[in-house]
Amino acid sequence: MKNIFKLSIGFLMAAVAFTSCNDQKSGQSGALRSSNAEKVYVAPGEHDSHYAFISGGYSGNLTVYGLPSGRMFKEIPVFSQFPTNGYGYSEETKPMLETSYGFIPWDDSHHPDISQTNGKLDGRWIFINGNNTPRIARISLTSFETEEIIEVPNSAGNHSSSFITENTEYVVAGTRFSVPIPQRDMAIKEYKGNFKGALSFISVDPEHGHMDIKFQVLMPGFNYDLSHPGRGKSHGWFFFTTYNTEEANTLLEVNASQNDKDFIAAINWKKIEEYVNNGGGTMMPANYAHNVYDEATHNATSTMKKEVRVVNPAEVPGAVYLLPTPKSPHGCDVDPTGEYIVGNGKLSANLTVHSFTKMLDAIENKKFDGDAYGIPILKFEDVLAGSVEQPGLGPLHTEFDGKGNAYTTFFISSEVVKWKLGTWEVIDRKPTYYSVGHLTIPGGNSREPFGKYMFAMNKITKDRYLPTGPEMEHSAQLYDISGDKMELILDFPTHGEPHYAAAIPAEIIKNNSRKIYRLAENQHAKKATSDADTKVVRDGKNVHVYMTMIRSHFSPDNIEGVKVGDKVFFHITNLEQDFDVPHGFAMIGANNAELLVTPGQTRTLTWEPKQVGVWPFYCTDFCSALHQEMQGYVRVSPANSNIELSWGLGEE
Ligand code: K7E
Ligand code: CUA
Repeated sequence: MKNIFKLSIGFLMAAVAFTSCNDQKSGQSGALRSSNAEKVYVAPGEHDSHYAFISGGYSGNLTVYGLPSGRMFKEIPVFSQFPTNGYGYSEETKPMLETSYGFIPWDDSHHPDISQTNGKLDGRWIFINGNNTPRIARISLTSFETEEIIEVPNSAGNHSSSFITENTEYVVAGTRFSVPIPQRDMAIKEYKGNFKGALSFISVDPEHGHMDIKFQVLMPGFNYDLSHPGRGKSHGWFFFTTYNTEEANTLLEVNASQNDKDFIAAINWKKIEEYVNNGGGTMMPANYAHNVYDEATHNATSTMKKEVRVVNPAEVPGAVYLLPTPKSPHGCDVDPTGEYIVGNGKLSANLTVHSFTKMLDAIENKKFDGDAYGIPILKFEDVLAGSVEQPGLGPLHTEFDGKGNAYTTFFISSEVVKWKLGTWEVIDRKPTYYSVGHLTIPGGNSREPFGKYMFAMNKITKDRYLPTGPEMEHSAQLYDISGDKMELILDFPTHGEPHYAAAIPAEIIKNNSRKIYRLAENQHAKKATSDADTKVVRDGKNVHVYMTMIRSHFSPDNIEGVKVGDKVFFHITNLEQDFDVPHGFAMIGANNAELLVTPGQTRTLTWEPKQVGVWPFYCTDFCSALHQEMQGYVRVSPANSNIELSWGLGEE
């Protein structure tokens, strides 16, 4: 144990040494050939060739960028309230953030993944995980809005998520922390043998994308760090890296670094699916939220689900195996052919690559090396395809270019290393500035990557941009990988902490992008689709305002008869039917947010007037030459006043 401790200290020293070495080099590293500028230059008015969807990390959201320009186009709110457009504040969107723990206004999102058909990106949806309060979200790549969030019970630190099988049959979520299942009051030191790790297979309806937890596999109490689906020949399997196979519950940096090898867990989900379809597994009481946004009613609903199907690996012999993998592997990456499974052992000198064919062969010939809680362990030598010798320090993640090459990030030595599948030789290495986490190649998690660009997402920015106080936005770096050598062509800032990103050629989605919501199709119960529909209705202390907005007025714009102690609901429909003409709504003293209402949409803001007076509201989005004229007043009278409700527009 002492030795291990020394070892990790040694590692830390190496980390420090490498970082400072990079610091010194950074002055020269900025020198790029000027022809590189052309590679990232997207002339004014022209479009980027790729979209990149970059996880917002601790912002809980997802950002949309263009490649190669590195321009940020949008932030899509997912797990976090977003005052910019009222997501999570408006009555219509608040249910999206309901959970079994109540309303949770934030999360930590890590891994976006785009839906696939036949192993190719189809650009219909993008999924992303909420890591802290375990959830998976589905975002439409037509509307760029979050359409669905499902909570994942029996899970904690939903990190080996959210990855898609090659026909989007499942979006898969694995727990990082093992926990008592079901949750109960017990001594933490009884962890070993008692805590379990749930791997959740969430089915995706092929037409509408609706998610449902099909089953959870209850695995031993390891930490499940990352995962990727098999594809092509290995379609039907799913692979998860594990660490802390020691099942330690304290000082993990030492106690979870004891074993020479941890595991990659290989799950034959087709086999378990068949078992479940025949009634296998056990329905277990649970409590988790399923939140769905309906584009027709412009409303989200939240439903609590009360049970989940769990499967013990022992019930389905031949469905789960463990592949020994050195040492505390982080990324678990499968190449485009589905043959190679890369285990990025954080503390390992070499990079380990397993062979799917050899794995099947070892299973068939029952070449086992004992078991863990009844799950057969395969022999390391029998499944090993090869290893990349001493490629760098601290490997985290690997992506593929579809031309037989792999690209691995090394956190400690702060570089991306390109190596060849099959021969395992290192072809190229390029420094990153600094301390790289994930990297992305468009189509990276698919059978057909688009191997032109690769970008690295770095944890430390330091001197790369003008300083902005103690905290800097993280930096991404774009490389041209079309030649033999990687070429750094651009630095660009990201938002929050981008763990992973998914990227896709723009032509797959840009022509499907929604431009407006049709007013004629608006089924919101409190919509007003013309001036004739506008009204103000009192229901006890609740006052409902059915309002419209169009360039350049609100209707009604003057309201009287509201009293202190009332709760005012502004139900506002944007009557515009033109692309990119939202209007905003801001009410003085509103203690939630403003609204940004897109054309044809209805949104509701709640306002509780506390003081007598005449209080203005206005449009927050400069929408026309007469935007500044887009305003109105609410008269608020004392609680005991008998002023009748009245409203109007254009009345002197
Ligand atoms: Cu490596 Cu959450 Cu995928 Cu960050 S994780 S780097
Ligand atoms: Cu509407 Cu400004």
